[in-house]
Parts: sequence; C-alpha cells; structure tokens
Amino acid sequence: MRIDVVSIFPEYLAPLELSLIGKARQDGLLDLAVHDLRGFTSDRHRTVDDTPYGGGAGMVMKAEPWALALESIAGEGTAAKPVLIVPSPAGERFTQAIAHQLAEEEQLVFACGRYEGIDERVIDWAREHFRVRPMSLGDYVLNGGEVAVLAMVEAVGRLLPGVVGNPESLVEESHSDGLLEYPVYTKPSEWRGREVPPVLLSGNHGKIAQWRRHEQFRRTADRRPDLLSDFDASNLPRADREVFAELGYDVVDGRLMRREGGT
Ligand code: JDN
Repeated sequence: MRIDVVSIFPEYLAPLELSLIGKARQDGLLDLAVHDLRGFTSDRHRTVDDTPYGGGAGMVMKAEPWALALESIAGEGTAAKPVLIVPSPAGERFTQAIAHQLAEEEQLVFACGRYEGIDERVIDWAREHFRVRPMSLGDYVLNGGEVAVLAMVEAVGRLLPGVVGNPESLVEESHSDGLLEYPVYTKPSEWRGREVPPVLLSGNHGKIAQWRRHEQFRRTADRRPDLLSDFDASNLPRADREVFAELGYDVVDGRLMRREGGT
C-alpha cells in the first residue's frame, strides 16, 4: 500500500517510523511519504492561512497550496482515484469496519488541516481527483489532523498482509466481532492477593472459550451498551441468553432488547 500524508508539521508524523508501522515500511509492505504543505507555497512567508470570509475567530487554510500538494500526489500515483481522508471533527466516524475497507485500497492520501480547517472549496474540487472521505476519530476536538492520521494509519497499517506477525491476534480483539474484548491475565496466578479466574487454569478449553465470551457480553453491556443494538442474537445458545438475561437483556426477533425498568 502507498500512503501520502500532507501536513504543515511533517515532524508530527515521525512516530510512523517506529514499531509495527516503521517495520512495515522497512519491510517494503508500506510505502509512506510525508509532505510539507509549505513546500507548495510560493510567497516569501510560505503562507498557508488567511482570515475567514464572514468573520469569526481563527484562521482558515488557503486553497491553492492544498490544490498544488494534492495534484502532485494524484499525479504521482497509479491508483485510478485514490481515497483522500480529511480528518475533521465534522467527519464521518472512523471505525474498525472503515479501517478494513481502507486496508483494501492501493493508495491512501491524508490531508491534515490546522486552525479552523481547510477552505471548503478544496474538499469539493478534490472530488475530481480523489474519493474524498472527511473522517472523525470521535466526538472531541484536536488541534489538527495529525494525531488522527497517526491513529488511522496505525489502525489500517496493522491490517495489511504481513504487518502483524500472528494474524490470529487480529481475530480475537475488541470490535472484531462487534463486542469488546475479554479480560486477559498472565503469571503469577496470584498477585497482591488477587487470583486469576480459576477457569483459565482449568485446562478446559470449551469452558474457557465460553467464560471469555460471557465476559465480552458483560463488559460490552457495562461499557458500550450502544454496541449491543447491532449484535446478532439469533440462534444464541441458552447459556449466552441466560447471561444476557442477568444483564437485563431479552432476545426479541434475533435482537437484544433492554428489559423495561429491569436490573
Ligand atoms: O479530528 B479533529 O479533532 C481535527 C481537528 C482539527 C482539524 C482536523 C481534525 N483541523 C483543525 C482542527
């Protein structure tokens, strides 16, 4: 996969040289380039921002440096119409499902805005060269797109073939099946008076798998009940239904339904 990132703070992307993603680049699995937006200015001060039409606080990123940067990248590539991801608090929510979609692409381009954002005409114009996707990590505000790009590149990069040593570890993790992950433990079996759940020491792999799945249900109901509305509860084993009943959920038409006034 080819990834291009455009930013006025290219050094902010330095962590992409480390760890799993850095290794993927060294191994030739990921071809990643970071571009300085100021390299696409032509005035003495390398200006990338200006005051907003209509007034208001802050500055807006000027259109022309963005167009020149994105044109140079669109022209380089081989992909028909690469995906352009624009981090923005006003974007679509980035999810594991989107990470999987993006991992199938030949080329991704990330445009890191700063200040109050990029002149909206760039976003419209860019649709001529890219499949544009404004994206938000979550409902909070960062100072610019760089940190969001670090997160998205890591989430996508680890899904590329060969990047994660043991692909099994991608299967049993939070969000891979719409549930949060079960808790994990390692040695010693007793630590500061706290025991590892005995079932994990039992050697009974069927019971362990069932206990872990039920812990996933409990955790998800406690921390992320919103995820349970998409959970496929048709054909749930009786033991699973009983755990959900304890958690205050009944199965209706293959869906989990929160019981009224229940506990
Ligand atoms: O995803 B963010 O919170 C985000 C914030 C800003 C941005 C891009 C993304 N550009 C300016 C602020």
